[in-house]
Amino acid sequence: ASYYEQYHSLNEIYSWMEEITEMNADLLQKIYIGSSFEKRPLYILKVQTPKSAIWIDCGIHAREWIAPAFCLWFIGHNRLWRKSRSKHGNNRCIGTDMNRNFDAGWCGKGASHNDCHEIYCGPYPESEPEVKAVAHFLQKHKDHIKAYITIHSYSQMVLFPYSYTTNKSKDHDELLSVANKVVLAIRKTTQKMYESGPGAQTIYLAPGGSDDWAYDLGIKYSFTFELRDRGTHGFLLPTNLIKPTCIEALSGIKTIALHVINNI
Ligand code: 0X9
Ligand code: ZN
Repeated sequence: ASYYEQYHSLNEIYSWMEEITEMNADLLQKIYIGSSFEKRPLYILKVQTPKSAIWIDCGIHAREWIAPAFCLWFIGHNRLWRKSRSKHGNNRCIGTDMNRNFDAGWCGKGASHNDCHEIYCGPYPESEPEVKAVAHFLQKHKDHIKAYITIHSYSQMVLFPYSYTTNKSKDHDELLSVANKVVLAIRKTTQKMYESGPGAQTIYLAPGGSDDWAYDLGIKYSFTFELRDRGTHGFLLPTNLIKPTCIEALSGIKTIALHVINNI
């Protein structure tokens, strides 16, 4: 049974409140509103809303255990899910960050062994069937595959290895020049500004990523695209921005393809 299919002590619920707000800082706020007769703190969890709000409380009557269980369950739903959906051993939380699960500097700095974290690396490299399948396919066809491109969002960046170390890759200069060409092509297409650079320097250290793994496998032209936007809408990019975003991404891909054709 998942965490939400069990009843929890007050102390467990306090820890859960702390963790869930920490992990969803953009959505949830824990607000202290007073304390009980026995001097226990009373917290509300505020789900970010524009103006109007709905108040939900659970457990005004102590013996009605299902009531607080519902409140936990209600907050537990997350439409901005990042990870896979796997369950490993006695893990408390679901899912592994599949971009921390590849066998490239696996679970070093920038990943977490805590299964409840968004950047959980999994119990071992390629523990996720999805990751294993991609790795297996790339492995099998590596001599044919000249470029590896993985599309993410958001932050408008064109990244290349490495992300598991701040050391430069041996193809650094060439990859930088290709990434810069991509940035230029995008700017010409939609006037949008993208940033280019090796992952570790440009966003953060993040080991176990597919781009680094593909690169170390021998696929030199390995890139991560972080599409729009830069935080205004974040992951909730409005539908009217799908088309221009795709058009600029395509111009970037064409740039890479042309470079690859001319350099193999
Ligand atoms: O952290 C990530 O996996 C990527 N950013 S995202 O916001 N889309 O989650 C960046 C991936 C860069 N490459 C590697 N870390 N290997
Ligand atoms: Zn991503």
